[in-house]
Amino acid sequence: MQVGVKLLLVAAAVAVAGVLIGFYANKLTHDANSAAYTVPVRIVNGQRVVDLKIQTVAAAGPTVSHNPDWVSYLVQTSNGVWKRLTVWDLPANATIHVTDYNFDGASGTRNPFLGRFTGTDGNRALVNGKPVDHIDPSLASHIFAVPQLGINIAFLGVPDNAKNQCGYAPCPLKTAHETIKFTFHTTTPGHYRWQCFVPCAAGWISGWGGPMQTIGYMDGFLNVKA
Ligand SMILES: [Cu+2]
Repeated sequence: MQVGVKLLLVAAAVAVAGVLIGFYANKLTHDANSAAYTVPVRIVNGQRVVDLKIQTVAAAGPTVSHNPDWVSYLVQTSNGVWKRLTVWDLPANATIHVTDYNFDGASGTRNPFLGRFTGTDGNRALVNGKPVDHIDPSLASHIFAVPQLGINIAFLGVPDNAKNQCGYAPCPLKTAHETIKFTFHTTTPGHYRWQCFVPCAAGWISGWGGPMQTIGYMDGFLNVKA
């Protein structure tokens, strides 16, 4: 085969692969495996404020998932019901107060740097009421990271020997958990990816498969709207 023909074939194959990857990324972005949840907005002194309550769990359970063993995020909707929705509509130029109740144990981060908190007020979070700028990365259970906004908050894991651990989500607050609170600010409208960076998907290769790659579990989007 002539060199020119080979080059043409390689170029065509690369183009096809690029288009397929584009379709895949588009599907991930828009199909979602999760409907969007519009988080209610309050006005405080003329400023837009949002209270986002989430829980992170070891097992989504049969009531909210057909993958009951998958690790997951859930959001508390305005009527108090926990739903497995990870695409959140948020207002632009707003203050977002996040509370996470983490019911899962520690897996630890691959990169210890991810134990450091960034992108929130003071680059801090309240971990069980105590303001800190990092946790021991080996004790991280899940992470809430929005790379485009520089946000990285690692959630402290529940100790293995804790009493009264939650089996399946939605987990009641009377079961063992850690409480993590932090505040960040939205600016320009946009479609921002968020994801967990702890390889927390037990039973998958290196902990990165399944729920770690699926919107509605360990990934989602912030739809920041004007
Ligand atoms: Cu995770």
